[in-house]
Amino acid sequence: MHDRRQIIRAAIAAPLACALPGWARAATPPTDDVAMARFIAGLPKAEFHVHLEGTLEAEMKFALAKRNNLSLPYADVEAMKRSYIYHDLPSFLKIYYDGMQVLLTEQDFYDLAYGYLSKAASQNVLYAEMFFDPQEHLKRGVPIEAVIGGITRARADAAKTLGIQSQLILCFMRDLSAASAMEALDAALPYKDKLVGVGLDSDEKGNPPEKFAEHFAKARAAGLHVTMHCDVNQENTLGNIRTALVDLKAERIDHGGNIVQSPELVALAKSLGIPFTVCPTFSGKVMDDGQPINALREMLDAGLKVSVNSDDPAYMGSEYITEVLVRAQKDSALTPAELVRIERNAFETAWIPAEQRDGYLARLDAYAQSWDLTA
Ligand code: ES4
Ligand code: ZN
Repeated sequence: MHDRRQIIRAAIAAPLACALPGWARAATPPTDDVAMARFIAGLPKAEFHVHLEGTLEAEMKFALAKRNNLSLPYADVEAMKRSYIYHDLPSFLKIYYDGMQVLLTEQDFYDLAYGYLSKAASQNVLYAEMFFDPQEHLKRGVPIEAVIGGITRARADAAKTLGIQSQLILCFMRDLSAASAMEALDAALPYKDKLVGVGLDSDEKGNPPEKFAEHFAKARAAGLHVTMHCDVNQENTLGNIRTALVDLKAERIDHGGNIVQSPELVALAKSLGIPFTVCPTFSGKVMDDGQPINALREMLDAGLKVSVNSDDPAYMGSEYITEVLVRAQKDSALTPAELVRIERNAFETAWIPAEQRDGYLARLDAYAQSWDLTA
């Protein structure tokens, strides 16, 4: 007899449902785990909250270390993966920044980005906006042209070969100095046509959004979009969400789950039409009076525009967007209609031209209808 998890894994890996002829397609919405996994695998998706350096799988880390004549303090891939133990944002970030030290050349950044894009395309991600952390690379003496150049070349090849479209968001590392972030912005601005926006990541403690007001203003003046992390359960977490929305005029919030603790901020975000990129693997639980609450469920129920994203999959059990959605469906009791709504939110809030958006929404509608769901 087959193990149930094995059947679900097989359903995820099976040919995409939308590629099947009409007669072979499911005509009714998914009702069991296997059909649900197949439905999620075939769902046309967009992803906006994925750190490229967080997609650096242990296998690739070893390959790049070898190519760059670097030694790693682990005997093998398994030992490296066993070291990925963290309990909060700072302990996670330490592992994440250590890991990216092997990225040195244009080809390294190409391989990293192409690796993510091919994985995403295989999971029916049609469009991705990807974060990168240039300051950490500039610190090691890697020129910005190698970082942006390698990623841009991978984006073009992936679009041509795999059909996946993507754009790039430069993140300021909020725990480094404001001057360091400005240097990175100034270094990147000559390549602004390769970027769609700027973001803010790394350790939020003691590094509120207003530390970067000038940077965001400058980026906006250069025509870039603006998003920022408001990680869950941070010091002054609601104050930081308010500052991001009101003072820094963020167009999007990455995570931001604690907003459900403030009806006033929920109303503000809804009136501004702000999208939230939720990553259930990392920021799924908001602590409310010492009790965990399910951020995704509460945000959906509050009527916020949420998308679901994988964040740093290489450090989170190598679960990419399909696996993240399969888990989220169970943890948050998502209905098929809610899953479609999540992807509709994503395509509706992507930083893309109207024509491209309409094409994605038409594909999503057709997929929903093929499962007998009204889109
Ligand atoms: C991050 Cl989850 C998260 N939060 C803040 N900064 C980050 N960098 C990479 N992943
Ligand atoms: Zn993140």
